[in-house]
Formats: sequence, structure tokens, C-alpha cells
Amino acid sequence: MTLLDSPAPTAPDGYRFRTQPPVGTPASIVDWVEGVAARTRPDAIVWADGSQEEFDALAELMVSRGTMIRLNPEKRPNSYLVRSNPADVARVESRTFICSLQREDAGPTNNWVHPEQMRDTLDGLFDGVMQGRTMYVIPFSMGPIGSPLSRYGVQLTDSPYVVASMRIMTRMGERALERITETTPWVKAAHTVGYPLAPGQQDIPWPSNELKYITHFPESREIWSYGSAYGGNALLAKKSFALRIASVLAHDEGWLAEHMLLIKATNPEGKEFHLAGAFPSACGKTNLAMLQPTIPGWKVETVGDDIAWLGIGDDGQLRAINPEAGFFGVAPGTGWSTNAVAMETIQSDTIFTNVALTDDGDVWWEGATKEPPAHLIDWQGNDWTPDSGRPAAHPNSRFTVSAANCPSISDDWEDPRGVAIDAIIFGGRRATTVPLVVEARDWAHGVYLGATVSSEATAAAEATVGTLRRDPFAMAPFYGYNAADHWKHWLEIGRRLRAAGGKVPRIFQVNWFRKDANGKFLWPGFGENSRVLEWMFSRIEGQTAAKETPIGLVPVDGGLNTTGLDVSSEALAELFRLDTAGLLSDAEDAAAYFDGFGERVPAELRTEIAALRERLAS
Ligand code: SAT
Ligand code: MN
Repeated sequence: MTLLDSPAPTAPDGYRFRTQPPVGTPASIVDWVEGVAARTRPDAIVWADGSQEEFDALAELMVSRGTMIRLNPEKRPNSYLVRSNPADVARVESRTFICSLQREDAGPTNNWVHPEQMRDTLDGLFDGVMQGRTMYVIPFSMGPIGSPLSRYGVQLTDSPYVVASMRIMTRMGERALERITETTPWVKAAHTVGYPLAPGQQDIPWPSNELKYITHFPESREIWSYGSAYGGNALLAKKSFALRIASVLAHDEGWLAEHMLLIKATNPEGKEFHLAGAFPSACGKTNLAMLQPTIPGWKVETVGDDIAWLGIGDDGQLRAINPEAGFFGVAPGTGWSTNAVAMETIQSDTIFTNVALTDDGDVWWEGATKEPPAHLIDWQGNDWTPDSGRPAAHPNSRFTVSAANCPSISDDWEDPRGVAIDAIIFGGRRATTVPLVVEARDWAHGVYLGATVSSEATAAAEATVGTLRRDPFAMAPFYGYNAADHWKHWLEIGRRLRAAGGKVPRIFQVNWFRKDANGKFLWPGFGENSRVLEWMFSRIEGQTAAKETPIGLVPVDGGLNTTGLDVSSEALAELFRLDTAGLLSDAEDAAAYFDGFGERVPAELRTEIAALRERLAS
């Protein structure tokens, strides 16, 4: 019996999984699957077709194993709760590696191990690692099926949770496989939870391993992930492929793979603008992607919440697609008052991970409602009451839901040509120094703003919360190559855009998080951020003047629409106050940060710092 004739695992409702590759599957895929199976020795192989029936059968399987809890169908139809192992709750950057041939090609933002050494390690770890389990084959498309901007991959995994999540997050199964021919490039992504089962050994609800490796081979475009089933560690289409490997593809092929949201804004006259925005984790990116404007007549719609692939179209415009098909959003802090669109999106057909369970079979997390329920089962399965003194949901608990479920999804979100970008914004979380909004002087200055994004640390960053962290282009954890080469690539894209003759997007820096001397936020944020978008688009339309400052262009007095806004004139002044000493020390810090990249830093960015210092000093 060859592995491809392996027995099918039978789901509780009698559903029969597909155990044979569909006719026409490229030999390159079949060979790779057989090769990995020979190493990992699963009991069975399933070729995921991506159907609803298959998803339902996997859910059924996981419910029977105690991995998933079906939520009350009256409260939360077709939705499930999953509790992970408490030691497997977030991406682990310390266990993430870029294994390029040369250390310098990974650059200082990455952990690096020589590919041969890493392959040796992985050989040991993957040997027999899927014993007692089923290996699922997941062909997937990143980007709308058939878009020239789309790219393909095949993930192998022994986690049914990963298969179900990938069905929400990507376009996978049959329709993706049909697009991969013998000549289509595709990315290999092998994943295991690292928990083989001896004959007769009982499985556990969330198998994983204390040891974790999330490894990337940029030259051969491969991903190998061991030991975790959580988020970006395991859903390899997301950060591993769509950012780390894709950033390398994009660099080589002349496009951009960015950690950016995409939105469409429509003004009261019906004119549409598209914006791409990079924000480090925990800066309200999902809220901006689903923004509900407070200013009359404006509409914002969602194209993507996390990742954008951008390229220069035939028309010379910078065009962008959202390569993903779903949202993997942080639950805590998402509530009816903060993000009603997200709350509506997750009313049904959602997988929740590490949130709390209510007594009536629904879910809850900090911020979902103002008043917590009197009793819950917390994310670890224990009784919880409001005076338990600990969060009911894990701070990095998540919802996984299809983008098509989102009431604010834009009608062009699956346009195969991508949407034409009018503005690019770089955000960060800064309590001081950085104004509410600044327009870059030109493209090179915009690239400087992108390269110097800084923010406070998040759970995944494994740093002390509150420390300042440089996060260039919000890509620090997601670069597949040397970050300084990425900045050079952005400068090059600017030159190509100018040469292509289309309109070059304007670049802006925003900071929703500046605080006053008492530590109180100066800006209300959320829907009021539409005022900042309105200013950007009136700049693009040439409808409003701006004030030149040493750090870029800011609104003239009265330039920002504050009608009906409850912000004092003192607070507004403070939001834009130029703290010359703070800005100079920021520039010093940026220069020191650049020094860590040595010779690879493009000369234009050194020039930007020198010019900035000069403007600030005079
Ligand atoms: O777990 S993910 O990498 O998908 C999300 C995140 O941590 O940014
Ligand atoms: Mn992200």
C-alpha cells in the first residue's frame, strides 16, 4: 500500500474525505506531498477540497475530540469556540527564522540560521512527526482566483483546526488547485503540531509542542513550521507566505508585499479614494479598516484588514489586492461602541479562539460589552466572575471570519486588477512627539516615515509592554529579507511610478495616540479619524493648503474639519505641537537605528535624516 492509498479518516457524520489527488494535480505537488508523507508518516492523507461539507465534517471531528465547542446556534449560528494550550497563544518571534544562504540577506530584524543547519534540525523534528494523525493537503490562492497579482501555495498540516481556519482565511481547495499547472510557481508550506500519537494513544484537544520552529527559506520559497497550531505560526498563508516569502518574491519581481490595510473612502460628492495603511500590532488597524465616519456624507468600506500586495498596473497606477479572504482579528477591545462593523461581521460563521464562554453558549471578551456577565467560563476552561481578578479572554484571543461576512466589505475588494491607491499612511502608537497627521514632502520623505515607524510593544513582540519599538513599515516581524533592501525597493518603486506617468500616491504619517501631560489621549480616534482622512483627500484633490513644518506638511489653522468635534482648542494645538527637542532626539534615534543596518541603508534615507536635522535646528 502506498501512502496515497491510505485509509480515510471518517468523520462522525459519515462524511468521506477525499484521499486521492484530483485528476490533473501537477506531479510536482503529488511528489512533494508523497515526500513529506514519507518523512512524517501520517496514518492518512486528505486532499482538502474546500467545500462546506468538508468544513462541517472537520468541525464535527473537532467537536467530538473536544477541540471545538459548538456555540449556541440561536446566539451565534455556525460558530465555534476553541481553547488553545496556554503555552500556545500567539506568534512567537523568537522562534521565527529566515534561513537565507547569507546572514546579511536576512538582516538585523530577523533570526537567522544557515539553511543547511536548519534543514538538519527539521529533518530530525519532522521524522515520523505525524504518526497517528491525518495529513491534510491544502492548495490555496493568495488573492482573487485568477488575478494576475495572485500567487499560489500548498500547505500540509496535521491540524484540522488549521484546515478549517485556512478555509476562512484563504481561497483554498479545488478552485485553487485548478489554477496550479505544471508551470505555475507555488510555495511549499509544511506544518506540524509536533505531537505524534503512539498506537492507541489518546489525543488531546490542542496538541502542540513546547519546542517551536517557524522557518522560512527565501531562496527556495519554502516554509516549515513545527510545534504550534496558533495563528501566524500555523496558518502559513498569512504572515509566513503573504508577507515573509511574498516580500522576497515582490522584491525580485518589482512589486510590494506589505503589512497594510486597504480601504475605500467615498466623499459626499460620490468620489472614491483608496488608501493603504501600515500600522504595527495594537494600533487600531482593524478599527480603521472598518471605520464608520462621524462626518456627514462620508463612507468608508473595507478592502483588507491586514495585508496588501501592490504593483504598478498597466495604467501606471499603484494597484493593490488583499491576498487574504478572511479576518483573524483580536477579540478583546472589539465591542459595539468601538467597532460595530466587526461585531456584526462575527455574528455567525466564526471560529473564536481563547475567548470566554457565556452560560447561554455564546462568547464574551473584555470590551465586548461594558458590563461583564456575572459568570463565564474563561479561556482556560475555568469558572470566572468579574471579581476573579484576571481576564476572561486571553489578550491575544481571536475571531476567524470570512471577509465576505463583513457588512462594510467594498464591492471592489475582489477586483482582479486591484484597486488604484491614492494615499499611503504610516501609523504608530506614540504618546508624545508625533503629531496627529503629517503629509510627506515627497516620496523619499514618505519612505523615511515608513522606515522609522515606531510603536509600543504588543503580546507577540515578547517585549516589555510600553517600551518603544522601531517597526519599519510595520514589517519588522514580517520581513523575508534585509529591511534596508526593502526601503531601497520602495524608493525604486517611487521612481518607476513616476516613470509610468500615473498618479503617484501621497504618503502620510498618522498618530492617533498622542497624550497630554496627564496621560490622557488628546484625540478621540475611532470614527473621528474620518476627519483626518477627509483632510488627506482634500490635499490630494488640491482643495486645501497645508503648512510647511520641518517634519512635513500639516493642516493650516482651521484646515482640519472639527465641526461637531468635542476636542478643546488646547488639545488640538497639543496634537500638532512641534516638540523640537523630542523630534531631534527621535531623529538621533532613527539614525542610530539605521546604523544597525550599516552599508545597506540607502543614501537617500541618510540624506532625509540630515535634511530633517537641519530643518529642525534652524
Ligand atoms: O497570529 S498572526 O500572526 O496571524 C496575527 C499577529 O500576531 O499579528
Ligand atoms: Mn497584522
